[in-house]
Amino acid sequence: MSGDLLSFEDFSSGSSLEDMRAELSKSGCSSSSCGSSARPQDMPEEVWAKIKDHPCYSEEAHHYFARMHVAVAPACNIQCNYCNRKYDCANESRPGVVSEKLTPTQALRKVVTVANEVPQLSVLGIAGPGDACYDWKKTKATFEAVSKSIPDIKLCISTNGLALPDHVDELAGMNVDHVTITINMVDPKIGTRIYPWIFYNHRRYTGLEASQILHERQMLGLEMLTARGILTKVNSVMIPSVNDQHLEVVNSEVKKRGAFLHNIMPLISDPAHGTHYGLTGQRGPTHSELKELQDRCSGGANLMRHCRQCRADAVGLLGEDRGQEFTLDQLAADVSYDPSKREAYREIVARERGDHVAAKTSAIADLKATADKPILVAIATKGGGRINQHFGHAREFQVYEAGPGGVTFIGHRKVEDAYCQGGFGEDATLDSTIATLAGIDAVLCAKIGDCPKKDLAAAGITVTDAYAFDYIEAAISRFYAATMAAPAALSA
Ligand code: CLF
Ligand code: SF4
Repeated sequence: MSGDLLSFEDFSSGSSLEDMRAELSKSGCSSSSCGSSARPQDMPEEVWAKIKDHPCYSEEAHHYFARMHVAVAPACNIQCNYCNRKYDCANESRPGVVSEKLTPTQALRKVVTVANEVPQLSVLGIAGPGDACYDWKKTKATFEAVSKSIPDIKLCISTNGLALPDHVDELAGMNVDHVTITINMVDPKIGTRIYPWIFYNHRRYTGLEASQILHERQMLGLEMLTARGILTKVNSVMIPSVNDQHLEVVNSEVKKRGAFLHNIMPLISDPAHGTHYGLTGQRGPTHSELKELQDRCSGGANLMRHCRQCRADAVGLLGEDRGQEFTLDQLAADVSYDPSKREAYREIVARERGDHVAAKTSAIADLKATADKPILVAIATKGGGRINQHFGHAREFQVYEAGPGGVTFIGHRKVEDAYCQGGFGEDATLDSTIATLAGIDAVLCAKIGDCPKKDLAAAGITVTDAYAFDYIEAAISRFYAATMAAPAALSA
C-alpha cells in the first residue's frame, strides 16, 4: 500500500508546484475504483457539489481539505454564559483564545497569501471573533473582496442567529452555501440559564423575553436558509444539567426545519477564561457523556463528530492550526493570487479519493460481517485518510469505533503536547497522553518506540505501527480481524 502513497505532508510544507506534479505522475493507482465518485448514493448531486470539499460539512472531506477563518467581525449582540468578550466567539471557537483582528482589506491579503501557500484550502469562514451577521458590513466586504479574487473558494459563516434573518437574502446573493447557527435550546426557559441578555432593535432585553426573541429569530433564520437551499449546520454547546437532556429535542426540531448537520460540542469551561460558567464552576461534559448524547440523537439530524472547536483565525486542516504562520506582520504588502498549487492538489485528491472510498466501503463490509463487539481505536494521522503520523508527533488522535456496525468516526482526543520533543520522549507528556486515551483499546500509528509502547500496554492500550500508511478504515478492519480473532496478537 505504501508504494501508492501520496505524500500529503509534502503539500503542507511548502513544496513547489513541480514537486507536486512529479508526485502526481509517480503515484500509480492500483485500484480499479480510481477516479470513481466518492458521492454517497443517496445524496443528490447538487448537495454533494456543495459539501464534497468542505472539511466541516463532510467528514470524509476533512481528511483532504482545509478551512481558514478571518477575524473581521468583533462586535456581538448577545451575551452567552460561556463567553468572555476578551476572547473570540465561543460558539464556533475554542474558548480562551484571542485572534488578531483584521480589516476586510487585511483579510483579503491574508486569504490570498494562504491560498498561494496551502493547497488544501477550500473554505473561507467568518466565525467572529464576535457575530458575523451583527458585524455585517465587515463580513460582507470581506466576502465580496475574496470571492472576486478567488472565485472558487467556498464562503462560510457562523452566527448566533439573532441578526441572521436580516441578511439571508444577501447571503444567498453572494453564493454563500454554508451557514452555521448556534442553537442551544428551543425552550426559552432553558435559554434564561444560558443567555443573560440580548441587544435587539436598539434595546437590551433580559430574562425570558431575551431568550424568546433569540429562539424565534434562530428558527426563522433556519427556515429562511432552508427555503433558499443554503446548507445549515446547527452548533449546540452541551452544558451538563442545563441543556444536556434537552438537546435531543433541539436535534429533532432543527431537523424538522431542514438543518443539514447538527454539531454537538462540549462546553469548555475554565475559571481562567473569566466566563460566567467558568467562574461559577459549571463543568463541561466528559467524553463518554458527549458520546452517549450523540448516540441518543442518531436517527435525527445528521451529526457532525469531527469538529475541532477551532479559533476565529484558524488556518489548515481541522486537526492542525497554522494560523501563527500567517499573522499580519508576516504577510507581504502586495500579493496576487496564483491558483496553480490548489489546482494541482485537487487533481491529486480526485485520484486518491475514489480509491479511499472503495477501500473504506469494503473494509466496513468485512467488519460488519465478522465483528461481534465494539472496540475504540485511536489513529495518528496528518491527513489524507491514512495512518501516517508517528505516535510521538501526534497532537491529537482521531477516534473510531470498530465493531458490528462497521467503522465509524466518533471524535478526536487532543493531547496537551506531542510526546516526542526534539527527538526525545517526555515521560510527563506520555502520562498525560495515556490519561487522554482512557477508554481506548488500541492506537494505530506510523511509528512508535519500544518504551512508550510498553507504558501504553501497561495501561491496557495496544499500540502498533504495523499498518503504517494504510487507509484508516482498512487498517482498523484488518487490525480487528487479526486481534479479535487471535487475542494473543494484541500484545505483539
Ligand atoms: Fe469555519 Fe465553521 Fe465554516 Fe467550518 S469551522 S465557519 S463550518 S469553515 Fe468546523 Fe471549526 Fe468546528 Fe466550526 S471544525 S469550529 S464546525
Ligand atoms: Fe460570545 Fe459568540 Fe456568544 Fe457573542 S455569540 S457572546 S461572541 S459566544
